[in-house]
Amino acid sequence: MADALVLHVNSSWTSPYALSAFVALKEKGLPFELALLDLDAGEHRRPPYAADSVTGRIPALRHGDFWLAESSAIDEYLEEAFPPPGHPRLYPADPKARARVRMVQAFLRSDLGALRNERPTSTFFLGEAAKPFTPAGRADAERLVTVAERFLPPGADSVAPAAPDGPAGGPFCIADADLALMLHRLVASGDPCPTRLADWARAVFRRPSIREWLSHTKWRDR
Ligand SMILES: N[C@@H](CCC(=O)N[C@@H](CS)C(=O)NCC(=O)O)C(=O)O
Repeated sequence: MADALVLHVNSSWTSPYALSAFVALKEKGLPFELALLDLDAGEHRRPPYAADSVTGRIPALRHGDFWLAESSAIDEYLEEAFPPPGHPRLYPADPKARARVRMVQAFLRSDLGALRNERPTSTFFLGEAAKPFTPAGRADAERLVTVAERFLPPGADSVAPAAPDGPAGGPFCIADADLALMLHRLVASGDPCPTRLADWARAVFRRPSIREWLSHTKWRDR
């Protein structure tokens, strides 16, 4: 029997990183078990999870006796362990296009800290009210729009750019889920976001893989 896949996520279903790994597994069409951890109760700091998960954070993937943390590492592992054409593609095949997708994922995980703090996912996954932006939060919001317009030029369906000899970008790569979630920090709170980007983020959030995540939250379409 193939090694079982178990994804560890937080029981409040608010983690954007856990969402990315969950969507990757769903888009690949892989059967997997979910293990829910209550972060408020500190379940992720207790043995054996604290050590098994390597970082003591969620998400963490167990594949047989192999453990892996860090959402983008999980996404990439799944792509390589369950590669196309046998499984749907999460990253473009072309090295430059693939590098651009990794760039989007890295940017979304390292930058925009003030926006992430001031528009936490609890505003749309738990229905909590958003507070007015500080100058730093507003600057991050504006930067997100500027950079997202570069990631997603007019007409693009996906941040995966067109391969030189392949079809136009898209229709989906895993960084689309990450970028759509980041844009929803603005859209869900009614903060300024160009209609084109907001509509794109809404379309990405209509994917069945993401709807399934949303069904565990208080998400409502806006
Ligand atoms: N860079 C990590 C971030 C993971 C992360 O920040 N997880 C948070 C939940 S969103 C967590 O485990 N927080 C609990 C803690 O750090 O104690 C990834 O991409 O997976």
